[in-house]
Amino acid sequence: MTDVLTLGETMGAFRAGGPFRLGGTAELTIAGAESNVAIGVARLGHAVRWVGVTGEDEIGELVRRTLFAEQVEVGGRTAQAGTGLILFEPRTADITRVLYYRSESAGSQLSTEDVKRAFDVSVPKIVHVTGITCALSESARAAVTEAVNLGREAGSRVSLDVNFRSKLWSADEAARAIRPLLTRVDLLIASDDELAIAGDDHGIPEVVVKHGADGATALTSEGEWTAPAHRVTAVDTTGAGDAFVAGYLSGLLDGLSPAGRLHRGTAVAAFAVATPGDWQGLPTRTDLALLDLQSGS
Ligand code: CKP
Ligand code: MG
Repeated sequence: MTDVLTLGETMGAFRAGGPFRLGGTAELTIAGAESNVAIGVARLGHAVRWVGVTGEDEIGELVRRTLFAEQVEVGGRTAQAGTGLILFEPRTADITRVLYYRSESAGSQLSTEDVKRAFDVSVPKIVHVTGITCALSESARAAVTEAVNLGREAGSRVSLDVNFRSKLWSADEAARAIRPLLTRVDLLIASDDELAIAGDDHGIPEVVVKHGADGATALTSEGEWTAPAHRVTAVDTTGAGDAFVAGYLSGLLDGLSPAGRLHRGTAVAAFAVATPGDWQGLPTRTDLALLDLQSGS
């Protein structure tokens, strides 16, 4: 049984205390938008499968081992190319400079076959994809299309986060790749500045717009809801979007109302921004209850 299937590239991540040009120490961990979502959903007790390609190297082992430890089922395969790397250079709580070393990486070799194998294992309730994977390579983009199509045929709910990355492609390229998928998407997630990439009039049943520190809005056929962000001291906002998605998808799986889904999304995001790192601070159910106690809801 799989609640959420997601696919993408997860990299080795170095996080420095300041500018990399000064040298010094950096912490080694992993990062990737889709695996952030996978970890978040798994910590809330759902069954998650992540599909990706890693290199036959130590960083690839780190990726697979970390996801395994987080109780994410790891699909995909290894390939004879290096596992991608990402360098995080924190400048302020809100600004983290990102440097990628991911071109021609193992992760960019993701293919339709990897996705087909995942569906052979089990049909997920939700398929979650992001624009980042579409930007990696032709074969990775085809893999995303395959996931959307197979999910649609199998009756899974298909979720797409625009996740625009200007270091990977232009807004025009992103729009050309993402818009054709949107007629088969049940849930579109975008930040305010990504809405133009998605365009409109796709007839998507559920659209969620993230407003950063101002919370998020859900638009469904039943109406429109907005939830404020929880007030916490932000130390690192990278991964906040993915954390929100993890909470929102968890709410969907639990049959929560749109307002309840938004509430869970903003609560999970609050934990993410209060802790350094993309995924380390993601909450369990017990942690979530603490936040509700504190806010009195
Ligand atoms: O939109 P978010 O800040 O939640 O995403 C952060 C992730 O996948 C981060 O883990 C990084 O590896 C990336 O987005 C990326 O490829 O930029
Ligand atoms: Mg994002």
